[in-house]
Amino acid sequence: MRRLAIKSLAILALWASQAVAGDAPAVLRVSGQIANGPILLDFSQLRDLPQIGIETSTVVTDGTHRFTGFLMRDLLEHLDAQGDRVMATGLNDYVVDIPASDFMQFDVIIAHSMDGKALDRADKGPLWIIYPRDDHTELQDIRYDYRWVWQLSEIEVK
Ligand SMILES: Nc1nc2c(c(=O)[nH]1)N[C@H]1C(S)=C(S)[C@@H](COP(=O)(O)O)O[C@H]1N2
Ligand SMILES: [Mo]
Repeated sequence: MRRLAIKSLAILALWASQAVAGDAPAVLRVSGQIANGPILLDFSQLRDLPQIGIETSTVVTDGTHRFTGFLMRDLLEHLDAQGDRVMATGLNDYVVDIPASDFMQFDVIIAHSMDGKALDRADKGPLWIIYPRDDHTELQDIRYDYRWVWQLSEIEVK
Protein backbone atom coordinates (compact mmCIF):
# COMPACT_ATOMS: atom_id res chain seq x y z
CA MET A 1 0.00 0.00 0.00
CA ARG A 2 2.76 2.36 1.01
CA ARG A 3 4.88 1.37 -2.01
CA LEU A 4 1.89 1.88 -4.26
CA ALA A 5 1.34 5.37 -2.88
CA ILE A 6 4.97 6.31 -3.51
CA LYS A 7 4.78 4.98 -7.04
CA SER A 8 1.59 6.96 -7.70
CA LEU A 9 3.28 10.10 -6.42
CA ALA A 10 6.20 9.57 -8.78
CA ILE A 11 3.85 9.11 -11.71
CA LEU A 12 1.91 12.20 -10.66
CA ALA A 13 5.14 14.23 -10.51
CA LEU A 14 6.14 13.01 -13.96
CA TRP A 15 2.71 13.83 -15.32
CA ALA A 16 2.90 17.29 -13.79
CA SER A 17 6.32 18.00 -15.26
CA GLN A 18 5.11 16.94 -18.71
CA ALA A 19 1.79 18.71 -18.60
CA VAL A 20 3.02 21.94 -17.09
CA ALA A 21 5.71 24.21 -18.48
CA GLY A 22 6.64 26.92 -16.02
CA ASP A 23 3.61 27.67 -13.84
CA ALA A 24 0.92 27.71 -16.48
CA PRO A 25 -0.56 24.99 -18.70
CA ALA A 26 1.41 24.20 -21.85
CA VAL A 27 -0.08 25.41 -25.13
CA LEU A 28 2.61 24.35 -27.60
CA ARG A 29 4.84 21.29 -27.77
CA VAL A 30 7.96 21.49 -29.91
CA SER A 31 9.82 18.30 -30.82
CA GLY A 32 12.30 16.98 -33.35
CA GLN A 33 15.58 18.65 -34.23
CA ILE A 34 15.86 21.29 -31.50
CA ALA A 35 18.52 21.83 -28.84
CA ASN A 36 16.68 20.57 -25.72
CA GLY A 37 13.50 18.91 -26.82
CA PRO A 38 10.81 17.93 -26.74
CA ILE A 39 9.77 21.09 -24.93
CA LEU A 40 6.40 22.27 -23.65
CA LEU A 41 5.79 26.01 -23.78
CA ASP A 42 3.19 28.04 -21.92
CA PHE A 43 1.75 31.43 -22.86
CA SER A 44 4.17 33.44 -20.76
CA GLN A 45 7.15 31.77 -22.44
CA LEU A 46 5.62 32.41 -25.86
CA ARG A 47 4.98 36.06 -24.94
CA ASP A 48 8.67 36.45 -24.07
CA LEU A 49 9.42 36.23 -27.81
CA PRO A 50 9.21 39.59 -29.67
CA GLN A 51 5.52 40.28 -30.37
CA ILE A 52 4.57 41.06 -33.97
CA GLY A 53 1.31 42.29 -35.50
CA ILE A 54 0.00 41.29 -38.93
CA GLU A 55 -3.05 42.88 -40.55
CA THR A 56 -4.53 40.48 -43.09
CA SER A 57 -7.59 38.86 -44.53
CA THR A 58 -7.92 35.07 -44.17
CA VAL A 59 -9.90 32.51 -46.16
CA VAL A 60 -12.12 31.75 -43.18
CA THR A 61 -12.98 35.20 -41.75
CA ASP A 62 -14.72 38.28 -43.20
CA GLY A 63 -12.66 41.39 -43.88
CA THR A 64 -9.20 41.97 -42.45
CA HIS A 65 -8.09 41.36 -38.89
CA ARG A 66 -5.13 42.28 -36.77
CA PHE A 67 -3.29 39.19 -35.53
CA THR A 68 -0.69 39.30 -32.78
CA GLY A 69 1.92 36.67 -32.09
CA PHE A 70 5.56 35.85 -32.65
CA LEU A 71 7.56 35.03 -35.75
CA MET A 72 7.94 31.31 -36.48
CA ARG A 73 11.60 31.98 -37.36
CA ASP A 74 12.19 33.62 -33.95
CA LEU A 75 10.78 30.58 -32.17
CA LEU A 76 12.89 28.19 -34.27
CA GLU A 77 16.01 30.27 -33.72
CA HIS A 78 15.29 30.51 -29.97
CA LEU A 79 15.12 26.69 -29.78
CA ASP A 80 18.20 26.26 -31.98
CA ALA A 81 16.19 24.30 -34.54
CA GLN A 82 18.08 22.46 -37.27
CA GLY A 83 15.88 21.30 -40.10
CA ASP A 84 14.30 22.20 -43.39
CA ARG A 85 10.69 21.28 -42.59
CA VAL A 86 8.22 21.76 -39.79
CA MET A 87 5.39 19.33 -39.22
CA ALA A 88 2.52 21.29 -37.66
CA THR A 89 -0.32 19.52 -35.84
CA GLY A 90 -3.66 20.91 -34.67
CA LEU A 91 -5.81 19.83 -31.74
CA ASN A 92 -8.10 18.10 -34.26
CA ASP A 93 -5.10 16.00 -35.44
CA TYR A 94 -4.86 17.95 -38.68
CA VAL A 95 -1.20 17.64 -39.81
CA VAL A 96 0.72 19.52 -42.48
CA ASP A 97 4.36 19.72 -43.53
CA ILE A 98 5.67 23.25 -44.01
CA PRO A 99 9.02 24.04 -45.69
CA ALA A 100 11.17 26.06 -43.28
CA SER A 101 12.05 28.37 -46.19
CA ASP A 102 8.55 29.91 -45.79
CA PHE A 103 9.65 31.39 -42.46
CA MET A 104 12.74 33.04 -43.96
CA GLN A 105 10.91 34.29 -47.02
CA PHE A 106 7.80 35.59 -45.23
CA ASP A 107 6.96 36.98 -41.79
CA VAL A 108 4.86 33.96 -40.79
CA ILE A 109 3.61 34.26 -37.21
CA ILE A 110 2.06 31.97 -34.65
CA ALA A 111 -0.81 34.17 -33.51
CA HIS A 112 -2.43 34.05 -30.07
CA SER A 113 -4.76 37.03 -30.52
CA MET A 114 -7.09 38.47 -33.13
CA ASP A 115 -8.14 42.13 -32.91
CA GLY A 116 -6.66 42.29 -29.41
CA LYS A 117 -8.64 39.30 -28.09
CA ALA A 118 -7.07 35.93 -27.22
CA LEU A 119 -8.01 33.31 -29.81
CA ASP A 120 -10.65 31.01 -28.42
CA ARG A 121 -9.91 27.29 -28.23
CA ALA A 122 -13.48 26.66 -29.39
CA ASP A 123 -12.77 28.64 -32.54
CA LYS A 124 -9.27 28.84 -34.13
CA GLY A 125 -7.25 29.15 -30.94
CA PRO A 126 -5.32 29.02 -28.79
CA LEU A 127 -2.68 29.34 -31.55
CA TRP A 128 -3.06 29.90 -35.28
CA ILE A 129 -0.36 30.00 -37.98
CA ILE A 130 -0.88 33.24 -39.92
CA TYR A 131 0.78 34.18 -43.21
CA PRO A 132 1.00 37.86 -44.32
CA ARG A 133 -1.41 36.98 -47.12
CA ASP A 134 -2.40 40.50 -48.12
CA ASP A 135 1.22 41.63 -48.55
CA HIS A 136 2.24 38.95 -51.07
CA THR A 137 0.08 37.84 -54.03
CA GLU A 138 1.92 34.50 -54.18
CA LEU A 139 0.54 33.65 -50.72
CA GLN A 140 -3.03 33.94 -52.03
CA ASP A 141 -2.96 30.32 -53.10
CA ILE A 142 -4.43 27.04 -51.88
CA ARG A 143 -0.90 25.62 -51.42
CA TYR A 144 -0.39 28.13 -48.66
CA ASP A 145 -3.95 27.99 -47.26
CA TYR A 146 -3.23 24.42 -46.09
CA ARG A 147 -0.41 25.73 -43.91
CA TRP A 148 -2.58 28.08 -41.84
CA VAL A 149 -2.97 25.50 -39.09
CA TRP A 150 -5.51 26.66 -36.54
CA GLN A 151 -5.78 25.16 -33.03
CA LEU A 152 -2.03 24.56 -33.39
CA SER A 153 -0.74 22.28 -30.62
CA GLU A 154 2.56 20.84 -31.79
CA ILE A 155 5.41 21.49 -34.17
CA GLU A 156 8.06 18.94 -35.02
CA VAL A 157 11.27 20.12 -36.67
CA LYS A 158 12.48 17.71 -39.37
N1 LIG B 1 -6.30 22.60 -37.23
C1 LIG B 1 -6.66 22.66 -38.52
N2 LIG B 1 -6.11 23.59 -39.30
C2 LIG B 1 -6.44 23.66 -40.61
C3 LIG B 1 -7.34 22.76 -41.18
C4 LIG B 1 -7.92 21.79 -40.32
O1 LIG B 1 -8.75 20.96 -40.72
N3 LIG B 1 -7.56 21.78 -38.99
N4 LIG B 1 -7.64 22.86 -42.54
C5 LIG B 1 -6.64 23.52 -43.41
C6 LIG B 1 -7.10 23.76 -44.75
S1 LIG B 1 -7.24 22.42 -45.77
C7 LIG B 1 -7.38 25.02 -45.20
S2 LIG B 1 -7.77 25.32 -46.83
C8 LIG B 1 -7.38 26.17 -44.26
C9 LIG B 1 -8.76 26.75 -44.20
O2 LIG B 1 -9.56 25.73 -43.65
P1 LIG B 1 -11.10 25.91 -43.28
O3 LIG B 1 -11.73 26.67 -44.41
O4 LIG B 1 -11.60 24.50 -43.15
O5 LIG B 1 -11.16 26.62 -41.98
O6 LIG B 1 -7.03 25.83 -42.95
C10 LIG B 1 -6.10 24.79 -42.78
N5 LIG B 1 -5.87 24.62 -41.35
MO1 LIG C 1 -8.41 23.18 -47.64
